[in-house]
Amino acid sequence: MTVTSSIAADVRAGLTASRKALPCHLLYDQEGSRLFEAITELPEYYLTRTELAILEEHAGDIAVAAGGARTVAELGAGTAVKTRTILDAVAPELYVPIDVSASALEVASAQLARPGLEVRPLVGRYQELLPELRALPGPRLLLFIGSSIGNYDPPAAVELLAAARRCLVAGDSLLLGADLRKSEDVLLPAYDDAAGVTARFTRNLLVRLNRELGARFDLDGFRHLAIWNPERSRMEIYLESLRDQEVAIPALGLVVRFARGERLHTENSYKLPLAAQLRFLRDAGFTPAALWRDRREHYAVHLARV
Ligand code: AVI
Repeated sequence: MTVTSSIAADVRAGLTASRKALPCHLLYDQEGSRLFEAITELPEYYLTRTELAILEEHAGDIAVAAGGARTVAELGAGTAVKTRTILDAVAPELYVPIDVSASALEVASAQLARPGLEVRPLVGRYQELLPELRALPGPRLLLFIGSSIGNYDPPAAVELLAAARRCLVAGDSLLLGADLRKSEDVLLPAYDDAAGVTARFTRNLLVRLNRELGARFDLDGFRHLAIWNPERSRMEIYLESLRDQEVAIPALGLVVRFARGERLHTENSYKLPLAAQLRFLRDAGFTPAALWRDRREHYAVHLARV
């Protein structure tokens, strides 16, 4: 199956549903990945710098808790600075970044390679590649940082953690970084920054559909909308149609109608309280063993054992 045809299936399903929604992985084409990197440096986006500060402060404790891991594997291609902090402290012989994006893996591998450390990237979907962990030298430390877990709905998040757990054995551990529930005053600007970078990131999805499917979205016809949903403890991101409009998508043979004010759901970002995060780990079969947070308790890094 080509990349375009897999996008086509997702887009057709998402835009013909009664509540229009697209899977958030579609946000990450080359430009989307670049814009996300820019988001991580925004003053309002506290997640990345808060997690990095926790990792830097506690890298030694993390290494001890990880029990002399010989392999560090990572879901997502690690950004050099965060992953290097862990690799320096743990000093494994093997680093295995896992990502769907071959180009992200190339960058991560080039940035993190050093004498004495073999870097062995795995390109593909997490669920398909996790079983390969079993063949890697143990003990293993699996990194799932950056609060990417927050972009999964709770059942899918627990299922992904459980799938990881099934591929690990006694002595292995998981390092999970996850954003915590907090005041709307902090959350809303983090997902709707003053410089408009997050809005560009969301709207880039339409640019991608125009380019890859010949869709005719008018970018000025939609606005980025970030809402806090307290019942579900998540930020919800939408593109909201600013008028009644019809959008042709020739590659799908579709014309999609949007009413004024109608929303296209592009992303959720869960901000769960600590107790819920711990429950997820336990439900997935892990034993939470250590926890580090920043002073403001905005963000949690968990070390969980098998
Ligand atoms: C990748 N992920 C953890 C980001 C988040 O915070 O949920 C994606 C993001 N979307 C808008 N800003 C950041």
